[in-house]
Amino acid sequence: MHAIRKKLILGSLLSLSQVVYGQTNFTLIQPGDSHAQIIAKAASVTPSAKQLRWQQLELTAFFHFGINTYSGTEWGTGKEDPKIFNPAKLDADQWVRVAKEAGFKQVILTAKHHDGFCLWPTKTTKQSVESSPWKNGKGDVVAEVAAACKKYDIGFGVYLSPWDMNSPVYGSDAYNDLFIDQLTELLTKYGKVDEVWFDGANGEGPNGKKQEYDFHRWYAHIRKLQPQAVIAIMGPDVRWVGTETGYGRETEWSVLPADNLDQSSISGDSQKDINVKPSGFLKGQDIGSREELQTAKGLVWYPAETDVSIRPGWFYHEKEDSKVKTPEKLLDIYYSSVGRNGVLLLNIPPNKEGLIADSDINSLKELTRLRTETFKKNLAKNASIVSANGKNAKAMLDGKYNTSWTTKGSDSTAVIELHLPKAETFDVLALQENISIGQRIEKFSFEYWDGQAWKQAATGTTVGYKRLLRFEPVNASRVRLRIAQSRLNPTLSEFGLYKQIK
Ligand code: FUL
Repeated sequence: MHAIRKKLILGSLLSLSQVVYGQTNFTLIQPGDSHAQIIAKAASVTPSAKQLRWQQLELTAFFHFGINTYSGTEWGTGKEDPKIFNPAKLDADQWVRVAKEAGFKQVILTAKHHDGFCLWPTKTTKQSVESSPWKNGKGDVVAEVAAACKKYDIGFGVYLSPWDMNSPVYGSDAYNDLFIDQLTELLTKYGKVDEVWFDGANGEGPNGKKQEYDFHRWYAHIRKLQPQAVIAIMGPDVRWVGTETGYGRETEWSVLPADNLDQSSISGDSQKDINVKPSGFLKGQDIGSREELQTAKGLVWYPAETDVSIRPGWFYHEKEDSKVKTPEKLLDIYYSSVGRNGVLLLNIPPNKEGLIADSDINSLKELTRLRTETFKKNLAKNASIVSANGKNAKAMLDGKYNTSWTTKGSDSTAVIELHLPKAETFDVLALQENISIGQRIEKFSFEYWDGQAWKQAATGTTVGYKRLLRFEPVNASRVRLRIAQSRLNPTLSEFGLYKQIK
């Protein structure tokens, strides 16, 4: 019998406390499942190995680069002359070094944007670097970025726009074949690829050609060629957070209702991969609450990626040199993306010369100083945990994500009290749930003892992989975290207190 079906049938035969639905990144809701059963199932959905790896990157960088860099546009037309592409000083090593030094763990290159111009020499079209004067048509930007990623030991991803304004076969079945060929080239010629990014943007006009994208075929192809790669946005592994501002939701669930999951959407090989883009949720503020889950047909681990550009546009334009986001703005974005259970995908677009501009580098350097200095020292590190009503409390201070605290029995609430060796001043609380067990915490508050009474410093809802909360500086030696609501037993991998530096 199909292993998953067996597991589900087994699951429905077990009593709620025994049910082990976890270790898959999806589950189906059975007709007749009670509210408690649905919540228990939601609490037991876990990321796939590639989703967990991806989440732990925290910081990833986008390089938007292409014909738009030269035409001065954000969206091209597909009619550009490839001869305008000439990054005389192109240095992909510099791009990746800048990203690496700013703490980024992976980069994604726009191998082809909506205009159809390809940054690698391809058999599928002449609209590519091969027809440009750059290196006399012998250059390959994809190869140079992939090599730099290898050198600096960071992840490499490709953005390949489904919407293609240049391709003469766009709007016919032949385009799906051409797209497969483009994927094959990108996924076989450049070593390991860690993320494939399918943009949802599509400007097909009323008189333009309409294309039915054969996503299922494309997903299967990627799974075969690069099984470790996550497929993002118009893909099954990673979700667009829903805005390009850099700000995720205060309540950000990675487990969402999905109405289109059934046996046929689950990959036969590993039983771990969903091979459809989950659907059934909206872009609104509340997409994963208990109420939202009640009517779901299935539940899926579908975490948020928060993409934003360091500049007003996605591509480099000289006139925006003075509009590069400040380090303080970027730091606020960090707290509101990584600090809200997301992965930040920050776009740093190279200029016409093929270099990241000084203005962007300077902003990133100062961001890095602010971020790393603030998080250098966990002021709670040597605290004694005086109560935690649970198991393995020390794990939350050991700096290791893989070890975690949880409650005893079936307790879904807890009060964790810590005493620091001496009074400290802090204004950031950092929490991390052990998401390899599931995302569970729904409501918490953080308090300190002011000598006479407990005072509240911050409150929150979801934690997820990482939650960062800032508040007015507090000076105290006794603090406590109250977990007021959780789906099954809450876990904490890490607990940290920090003081922001200026
Ligand atoms: C959007 C695109 O239309 C923009 O040009 C950019 O690539 C951004 C990341 O996604 O949908």
